[in-house]
Parts: sequence; structure tokens; C-alpha cells
Amino acid sequence: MNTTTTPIPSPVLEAWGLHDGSWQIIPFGTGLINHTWKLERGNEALILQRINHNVFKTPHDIAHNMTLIGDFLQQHHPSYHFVAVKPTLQGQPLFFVAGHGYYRVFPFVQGSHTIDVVNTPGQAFEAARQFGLFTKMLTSLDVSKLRTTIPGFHDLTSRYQQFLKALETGDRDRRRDSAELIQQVISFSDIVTKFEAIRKNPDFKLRVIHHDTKISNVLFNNEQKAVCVIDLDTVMPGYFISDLGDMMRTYLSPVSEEEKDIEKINVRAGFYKAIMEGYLSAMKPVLSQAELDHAFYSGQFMIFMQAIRFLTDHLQNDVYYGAAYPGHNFHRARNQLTLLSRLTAHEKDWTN
Ligand code: GN1
Ligand code: MG
Repeated sequence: MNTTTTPIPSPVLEAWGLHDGSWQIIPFGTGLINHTWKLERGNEALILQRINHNVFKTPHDIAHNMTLIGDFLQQHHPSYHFVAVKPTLQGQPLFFVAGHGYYRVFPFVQGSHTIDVVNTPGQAFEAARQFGLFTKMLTSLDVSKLRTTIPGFHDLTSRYQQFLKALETGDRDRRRDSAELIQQVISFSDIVTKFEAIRKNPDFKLRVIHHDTKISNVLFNNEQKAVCVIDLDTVMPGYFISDLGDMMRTYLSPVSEEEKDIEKINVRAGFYKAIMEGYLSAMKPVLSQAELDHAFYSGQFMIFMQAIRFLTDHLQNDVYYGAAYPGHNFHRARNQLTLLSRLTAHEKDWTN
């Protein structure tokens, strides 16, 4: 869990020559996994991040992927604004401090801003188009050259197995108190069966997928146009359903996964349309018919997987996501299962 009080060891600032006291250091962003700070001096700005080593066990694989993608884009799409890391004074992409972990620095893209909540269909369209363009531009990059930064990250089958295991081994009281949510998860298990079919279907291509397409991972300019995507740690081979689906998961409802009042959760039809139009404006030429036929399913896939991840973590005493209040991951899971039901209610209208 991201806390804002974590100090930055001085060798880190020294590694990039940022230790002369002239930089103002401010905790930044809302990510759950890594720690992020913004460094400001006059009109200069940088982003410093500590990579969560429990989650990303091989940070050099992230650096490898970023170099591969950065070089490919530089060669084939030089006008794309790829945010490459700023190397240390020694020319390294990462800096390791024993007992603290791996750090890296990015330039802050001047004139850009991020948003935390999708308020208009135009924002959804812009973001979806950028995530689509990202994958499309990288279509001819050999995905087998990319390293897997989190094994099994969006493997729904294995996530479901972890959930079933937590039903046996998780905290006894939490299992009892979660009985209703557990039943809801089980009632949606055909989403796993469909995923298994996708994995066996040769018409589903492994592509360069972002795997975390929340709106705060898109940089917007002052004209409210999306410029590029960021937070590339989970970029690795995957299926398009991960990216399209995570946008449905995070843009459709006016309230986020943090909302405890499930009455406020709602699927906004205009935003569904905007996500689809934005994503397909980039990706339609490269998707197969079988992939296109699973556009709606992608939302169910991602919302279900996130519900399982939150509920599994709750049953396992919040070891992965942490909890800012008792029952935090229970409420997040309940939120996601509500969203899944509300999306599924549109299944007949939105699939053809
Ligand atoms: C984590 O750290 P953050 O917020 O970018 C998680 C995503 C989840 C998300 C849920 C590496 O992303 O998969 O969808 O929380 N990232 C990892 O808010 O587990
Ligand atoms: Mg992320």
C-alpha cells in the first residue's frame, strides 16, 4: 500500500545528482503498488519512483521491455511521445539500495496532467484511443522478445484457482463473513470457462498489452487531448481483452472501485460507446473477428478478475493490496461484483 511518509534514501538522489537540496520533493499519484514522488525546481520537474519489489520481482525485465519498446517506437513512430527513463549519472536505468529496493526517474512531461476520474465520454474516447494506438503501433514488434514482468498477471484461470485455495486456507472469520460475495463469484465462473476457450483459440493473438489502463495512466494536454500512456511496468504479452476490459472496469461507472455505497455504481451507456469507439478507432484493423466478438466480454473478464483479486486478498488478510480500513478489500470486491452485475445486465443489448 502506498504511504506518503516513506523517506527517500540519500544515495538515490545522489545517483541522479538531485541531492543539492534545490529540489522540492512531493508524494505524487494514487497508485496502489509503487511509490511515486514529483521533484520540482523552478520550471523543471521529474518523477521519481520506487518499484514495489514484492510485486515486480525482476525490475530489470521492466527496464528491458522499456528499452525494447522505446527503441521500436523511436524507429517506427518517432512522433509518438514515449516517456523513457532518465538514466543515473552512471548511465543505469535503475538504482538499487539494499533494504529499500529499486528506484528510477522519468522526465515530467511539461504541460501534461492526469485525471483520476472519467467525467466525460470525450475523456474515455481519448484514453481508449491512446491505449489502442499503443498496441497497434507495436503490432509488428515480436512479442516473444518482451519479458513477463509479473508471471500469471492476467491469467484468470490461475487467479480463480488462487481464490478457490483461499476458500480453504484463508482467514476463518473472513471466509464466514464473505459467504455472500463468495457465492456471487462462483455464480460468475463461466467467465473463467470462456477465458480458457480464448486461450485455446488461434484467432486470439498475443499482443503488446498495457495491462493497467486506468485513466490516471494517460497524459492529457491542455486541450484535453490524450498525448501518451504511462505506467509501463505491466506492459507484456497479453490479450486485448485486458486493456479494453480494464477501461470498462474503470471508466463505465461514475464512482471508482473505492466506493462503498454500491447504489452509486452504475454503467453509463455513453461511456461504453466512447470506450469502444476510441479503442476500435485504432485497433479495428488489426483485431480478428473472434477478438471483435469478445469486446463486451472483455469488461466482464476484467471486472471479474479484479473482484476475485480483492476478495482473495481480503480472505488472505490483505497481504497484497493492504487495507486503509478494516474490510477495505471486502468492500472493493463487493463494489466490483456489483459493477459486474450491472454490466452483465446489458449483455443482450451490447453483444451482437
Ligand atoms: C494495481 O498500483 P496500481 O494502482 O497502478 C494493480 C492493478 C489493479 C489496480 C487496482 C501490479 O495498480 O492490476 O487493477 O491496482 N497493479 C498490480 O486498483 O497489481
Ligand atoms: Mg499500475
